[in-house]
Order: sequence, then C-alpha cells, then structure tokens
Amino acid sequence: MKYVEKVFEQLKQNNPNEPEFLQAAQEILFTLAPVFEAHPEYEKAGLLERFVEPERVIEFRVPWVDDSGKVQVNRGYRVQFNSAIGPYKGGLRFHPSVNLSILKFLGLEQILKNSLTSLPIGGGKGGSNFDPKGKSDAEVMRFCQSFMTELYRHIGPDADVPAGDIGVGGREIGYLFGQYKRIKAQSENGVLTGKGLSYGGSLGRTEATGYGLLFYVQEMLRVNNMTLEGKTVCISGSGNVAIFACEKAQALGAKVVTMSDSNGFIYDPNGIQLDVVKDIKLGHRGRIKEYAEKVAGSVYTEGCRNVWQTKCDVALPCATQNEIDLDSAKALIANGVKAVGEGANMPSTLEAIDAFLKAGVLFAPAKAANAGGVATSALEMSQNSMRYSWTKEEVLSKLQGIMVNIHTACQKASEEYGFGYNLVAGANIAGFLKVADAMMAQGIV
Ligand code: NDP
Ligand code: 2IT
Repeated sequence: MKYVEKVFEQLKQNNPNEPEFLQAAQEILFTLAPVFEAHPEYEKAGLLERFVEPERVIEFRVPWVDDSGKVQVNRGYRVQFNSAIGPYKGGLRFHPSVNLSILKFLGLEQILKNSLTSLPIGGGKGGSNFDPKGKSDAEVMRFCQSFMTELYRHIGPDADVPAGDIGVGGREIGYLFGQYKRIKAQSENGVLTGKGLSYGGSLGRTEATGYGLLFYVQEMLRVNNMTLEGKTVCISGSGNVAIFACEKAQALGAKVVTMSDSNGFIYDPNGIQLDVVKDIKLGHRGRIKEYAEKVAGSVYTEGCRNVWQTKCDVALPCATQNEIDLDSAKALIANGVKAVGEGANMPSTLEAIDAFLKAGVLFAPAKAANAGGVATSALEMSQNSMRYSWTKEEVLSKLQGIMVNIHTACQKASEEYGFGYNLVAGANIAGFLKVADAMMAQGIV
C-alpha cells in the first residue's frame, strides 16, 4: 500500500466520526502521492502522520447569561494545527453546526492556504456552536467576553492569531479584542485580525477575501484566454465573502445574477443591485428574501441549494462547505459553466470536484482562491508590528500580487508533478512543500 493510503486508512480509524475532516484530508492526501515518491525521506520522518494530527486541540465551556436572565452554555474550541512556518493563524466560526470535525477540516485546509500566501503564518481554526442569529448585541457581547475569558490564555501575537469566519465579523472581533485587552492589560493589537480601523485594523481586510477570489479567478481566466467582461456569474451566500466577491466581479464587468442565504436565493436577471443587498445584510442583518420585495423583476426562491440550477458562465460558491454536490455540479456543467471559484471553504464535494475537472471546467480550489482574506490578515499583523499603516491602495495592490503569485505557484507545482493544469493538485502540493521543508528542518516535534 502506498504511504498516503496507509496514512489515510489510519486517519479513518482514528477519526471515525469526523466526515468533514476526512473529506478534506482525502482530497489533500491523494494529490500528494507524487511528492512522497520524489521525497522518500518524508516517509522516514513520519511527516504525513504528524501533518494530519493537530499539534493541540483546546475545548472549553462558554457560559453566558441571555437577555431574559437565563444561563446558556456553549462549547468553545481552538484547533492549533500546525506552527511549522509561523504562529497559528485562522478564523473563528460561530454557527450552531460547529463541531470538531468541521474545525479540523478548516484547520487542515488553513495550513496549506497560509503556506500558499508566502507569508509566515501557521494553521489554526476555532469557534463555537453559538448562533449569533437573532441574538441582541448585548448577548453577543456577553458571549464573546466569556469565550475570550478562556481563549486568551492560549493565544497571542506570536502564538496564535484568530480572526473572523462565518458568524464572526467586525462586531464580534471588537468585543473579543476588548475582553482580551482588559484581561492582559497590554496593548497587543496583533493578537486578532479583522479589527476596526480605529484600533489597529487594516484597510482592505473587509474586502480582501471576496476581492482576492476575483483576482485569482481573473488570473485563471487570463491564462486560459478568457476574461470576466460580460460573463454571467452566480454567487451563493450574502455575507462578507459573497458581498465583496460581487462588488469586484461587477467592477470587472461581469453580471452577477444570484445571491443567497441559508433560507433561499434571489435571481435578478438585470444584475444584482449590491447597495440593496448591503443595506439588508450589513445595514440591519436581514434576510435575502427582502431583496425581491424591493427590486422589481427579481425573484426569490425558497431553499438555497437550487441556486446552482441557474445558468451561468462562472459559479462562485461563497456560503459554506458541501453546498455544491454532484447534482448541482451536473446542473452547472449542463448549463455551460466555464469556471468555478471557491470563496467558501470546501464548498464542493469530492464528487463535484471530480465532475468539474472531468468536464474541463476551470476550477479554483478554496485554499488558493480564498487565501486573500488570511493574506491580508497577515498584512494587518505586519502593520501592527511596525506600528504603521498602509493606504488601501497599497494593501489591495499587495493582495492582487499575492493572488497572482498563488495562481502561478499552483500552476507550476501541478505541471511539475505531472497533473497538467490542475489547480487542486497544484494548491495542495505547493502549499505542502513549504510546510514539509520547515517540518523536516525542525526535527521530530
Ligand atoms: P458570513 O457569516 O459573513 O456569511 C455567511 C453566508 O453564508 C451567509 O449568507 C449565510 O447565510 C450563508 N451560510 C452560512 N452557513 C450556511 C449553511 N449551512 N447553508 C447555507 N448558507 C449558509 O461568513 P463569511 O462570508 O465570512 O464566510 C463564508 C465562507 O467563506 C465560509 O465558508 C468561510 O469559511 C469562508 N471564508 C471566509 C473568509 C473571511 O475572511 N471571512 C476567508 C476565507 C474563507 P445565513 O445568514 O442565512 O446563515
Ligand atoms: O478561512 C479563512 O481563511 C478565514 N476565515 C480567514 C482567516 C484569517 O485569519 O484571516
């Protein structure tokens, strides 16, 4: 049995109840097989067995009191997966579905994504099964304060630097930072990223993941002699990533016709009016359904999965994991989709990715295509260390350079290891090689 197969079999036995983690590991491990053939010393060093095992997992109780005076208890986590190339770095997700399987899949992806940025950040992820939806600001604040009262002892600007993810945006980062600073009585603003501009945040971080996705997709289309100009684009989600993906897609001349939330999706044949979406989602945390009530000619459909039945040239899943299954992929392919760019983490199932690649659809995998968010987080850390800040133009121009470089690295690694133009394999290999080199240099730890 090949090394990667042996390690994957063992991983399945060790983690039988973690389907998302195994899914992410399977996709990564099997594209790494040629790397281990070229580097037999990696197997001797038990590199892959160590790579798939988090360095540390922290799980804790998060008690808080709701507005009615009732005690609520949630579960908090931080997965400190790999620190070979820098402090653990990765977002916090607050969503009722959060469990260890989901955070370990996200943490594993994050190691390679962070490596691809070429910046010195290791991989981590955390969060809670707390649901911010429908909670008052005061409840969210009390929850964040309780969460940080445990988390603070495990993080720090040189140890582990959390940021946002689903359910964690500027409001939550503000409350988390306030509590960290209060406990530590130190001005360590590099401990979190995604901060407000008045207390150490970086210009461009809010837009970075969505804009970065479009910079990556633009480059992928360019090397395949296409552009976004005049293309019809379907986007899922209507959160941070989706909104700024839409903004940049429109700026590049595409027509975005869908957006969604967990209840359903909107279709606007005239092109989404983003100011209306921003008003609904950023203005008052409303539901996407309201768009159809406000914009004539648009339609709302209940159920978010059906969004992928819409005819489009480019699909940008920006909501959550496994939102494109094989049936959705088949529908997109039948409708003539030319490119898929993953804004969300692991939005396509393994079967869906396979179908896209076999059909010759250009496919930009999440760990490369959505790396702009964490890359800009690392730029925020740099600015915090320098006690200086760059202009928005400077940050976005660095971001664009990073995204183009990631595409080049993915293409090069894929071709070098015999996969042709396959950005899934290329992202895994290019990301892994740097981590592997650092792990080999640091001994058996
Ligand atoms: P937000 O919380 O801002 O938005 C999430 C969006 O996705 C909302 O529209 C939400 O709808 C929808 N959504 C969430 N869960 C589900 C679900 N189970 N089914 C259907 N729709 C769902 O999060 P982000 O925009 O930050 O994150 C979106 C994706 O991008 C995630 O996969 C995240 O890991 C990834 N990502 C985020 C980065 C960042 O910088 N923020 C960086 C890189 C990747 P509803 O409001 O109804 O829940
Ligand atoms: O999945 C991701 O890359 C993020 N949620 C962003 C992490 C970060 O540290 O900015």
